Amino acid sequence: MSCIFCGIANGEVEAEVIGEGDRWIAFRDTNPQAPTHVLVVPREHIESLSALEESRTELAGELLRAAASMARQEGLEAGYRVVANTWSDGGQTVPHLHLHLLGGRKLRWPPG
Ligand code: DGP
Repeated sequence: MSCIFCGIANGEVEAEVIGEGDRWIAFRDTNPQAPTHVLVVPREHIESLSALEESRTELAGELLRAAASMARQEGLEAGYRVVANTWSDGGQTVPHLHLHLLGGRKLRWPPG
C-alpha cells in the first residue's frame, strides 16, 4: 500500500516540515486554505479519525497538543481552527488521519 503521508513521515516524499515528534510530523499543506495551513499527522498509518482505536487515546491527545504547539510556533495568538475531515462527506481525500491547523485570517462558520 502506498500512502503519501506515510511517505512524508518516513522521509521518502518531500514536504515543508515545521515540527515533529516521535509519533507525529507537521508539515505545510500544498493547497493552503488560509495563510497558515499545516497538517499534523501520526507516523503510524491510521485511516481516519473513525479508525482511531481506544489503544491510541494517548496518541490522539499528543496530536492535539502538537497542533496547539504548532499554532504557538506559527504565531497564531489571535486564534485558529483544528479540523479532522473524515470520510467522503467530511471531505477527506487522503486516507491517513491528519489534523488541519488553519489560521492567520478570520475563519468563517459554518464551513462549507
Ligand atoms: P483532506 O482533504 O482533509 O484529506 O486533506 C488532505 C490535504 O492534504 C489537502 O488539503 C491537500 C494536502 N496534500 C495532499 N497531498 C499532499 C502532499 O503530497 N504534500 C502535502 N504537503 N500536502 C498534501
